[in-house]
Amino acid sequence: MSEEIPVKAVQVKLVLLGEAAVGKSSLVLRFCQGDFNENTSPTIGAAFLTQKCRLENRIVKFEIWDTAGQERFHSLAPMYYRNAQAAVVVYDVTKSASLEKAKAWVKELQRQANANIVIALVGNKVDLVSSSTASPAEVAKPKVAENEGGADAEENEDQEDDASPSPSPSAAEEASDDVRQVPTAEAEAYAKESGLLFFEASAKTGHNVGEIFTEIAKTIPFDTISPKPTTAQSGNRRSANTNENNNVNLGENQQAKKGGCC
Ligand SMILES: Nc1nc2c(ncn2[C@@H]2O[C@H](COP(=O)(O)OP(=O)(O)OP(=O)(O)O)[C@@H](O)[C@H]2O)c(=O)[nH]1
Ligand SMILES: [Mg+2]
Repeated sequence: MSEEIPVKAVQVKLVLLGEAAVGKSSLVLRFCQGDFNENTSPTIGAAFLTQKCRLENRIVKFEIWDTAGQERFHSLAPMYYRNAQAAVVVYDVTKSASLEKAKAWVKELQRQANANIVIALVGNKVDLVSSSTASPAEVAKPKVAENEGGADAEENEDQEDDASPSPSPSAAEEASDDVRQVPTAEAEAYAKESGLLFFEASAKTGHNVGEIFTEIAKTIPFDTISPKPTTAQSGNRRSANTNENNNVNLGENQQAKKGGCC
């Protein structure tokens, strides 16, 4: 019975931006399908897909534009971030240059995108660094609001599996320091001074991926977006292609296995 009760649904246009190969498509794949692929192809142009996210009193339908990070596609970006209510700007924690690129995207968004756009800065591939030690929560803590768990619980288990053979925290930390090029504190401080949400995440393990979208959904000023009635059971998901190639093959009409917000 409760499944038929109409609930408010809002569509949110969200764009992913960031240097090539930082894991934008992988984060989307994790969020929408709970899956990860070691051998992804670079995105050409952009890919479009949707995923729903349930909050306490509404359903948020994310319309996600996963853009190509290669420089030759840069000029297309305004088409995708125009009128976007949210942006996820991704860098790779093992590549400091990718944070610089992320900062450039943030600047561009702040100059040219919606004034109210909610921007999340995401340091991806944290599985390659100290998240494989005993304290993943320390590493991947979101900057804003409390973490309500949900989609993340299983992924933490994955990480603990990874961590089990670790000889000692100090040895693991030493190894991870070699790989990490962007200290959490540095990126977090930048995010704070720029008014961004901040997360470290892993598309590979799923760590913090659901939280990114949940926090964005909670932060968007919905008063400015008109709600559309729907039913709570409308969980089917469809992906659609842009005019460009859709390099992220997320499988049309497939149900999300896990991940996502709902
Ligand atoms: N270890 C690890 N590898 C990752 C992670 N996310 C993505 N990768 C790998 O990084 C590579 C690039 O991932 P993509 O998702 O295609 O990167 P992208 O940002 O979409 O790249 P473009 O489409 O070219 O802009 C692939 O080999 C992925 O398997 C992660 O969280 N951890
Ligand atoms: Mg991609």
